Amino acid sequence: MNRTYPPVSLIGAPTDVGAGHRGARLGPEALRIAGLGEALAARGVDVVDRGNLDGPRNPWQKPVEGYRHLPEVVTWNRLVMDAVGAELRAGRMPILLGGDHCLGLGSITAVANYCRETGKQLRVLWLDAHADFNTSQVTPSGNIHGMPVSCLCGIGPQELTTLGGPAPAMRAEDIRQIGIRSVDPGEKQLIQQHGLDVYDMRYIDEIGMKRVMEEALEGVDDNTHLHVSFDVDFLDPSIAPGVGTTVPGGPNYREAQLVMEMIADSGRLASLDIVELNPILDKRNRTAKLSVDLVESLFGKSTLMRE
Ligand code: B3U
Ligand code: MN
Ligand code: MN
Repeated sequence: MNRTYPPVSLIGAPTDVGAGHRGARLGPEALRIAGLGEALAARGVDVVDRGNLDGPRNPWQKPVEGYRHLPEVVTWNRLVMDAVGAELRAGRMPILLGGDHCLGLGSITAVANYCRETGKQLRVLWLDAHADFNTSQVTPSGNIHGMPVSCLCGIGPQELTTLGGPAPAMRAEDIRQIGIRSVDPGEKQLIQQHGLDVYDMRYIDEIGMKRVMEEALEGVDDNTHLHVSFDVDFLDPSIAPGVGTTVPGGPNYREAQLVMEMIADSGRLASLDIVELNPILDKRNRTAKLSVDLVESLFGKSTLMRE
């Protein structure tokens, strides 16, 4: 299949203020060194690297009232929201290079506002080992990278839930979570209460990744803005050790490739986050290289007849 892609802008957000380990701040450089920009350009994509956003340093403090580094998380997410929004309005596809997953909040808030302005239907695919649906009451850590999905749905501190305006950025029915295998007890109750669509590893084992992706992409049409939020800990740690919160039993190489290829086939990918990559914990930048490989598939690289 020969598909033309919109021009792409890479946006680096070098921070780990939302995480429990330091090192995700090096994610943008690791992805650049692994050749992300060059790989996209080689596929015929017009790609511009906007460089890195400049936000507050990680103060490395304990949580306060259930939130770690809330003011810094707010600042970083405002920067991300503005940068992602500007690319979308310029007709470009933003690829956010995290940074930890708290940044999904700013990125998706910008995407949701853009969808409202343009009358597009939002569909978020959240590829992750974790549901990231915690609140300050139920979080085991206070780390805000465990809370972006709840904040996007309007549950959380006002500074984060109203980042892009008074209404919640999205509804629970706008998101599909894939690869989930680590959910905290209070978080589980909230997920059930809000009716999130979670394709956990058990479901993937039982019905297979192909059918999971068909279900997750059901209803996606010409009017859909498809946003992929790719937390690298989605992948099995045996192939992707360079993340702070590895959880065994994730998708293998072939399953992950299929996910990306089926998203590419939908033709609707319009924005992307690549988050939680921590090269400090990696060997020879292996996880960044794998991420680039998967992004190539997301942009239509496939082995044989479908290309
Ligand atoms: N659910 C745990 C762990 C976690 C969530 N997201 C990541 N880790 N990356 C928490 O701390 O909220
Ligand atoms: Mn995550
Ligand atoms: Mn995760």
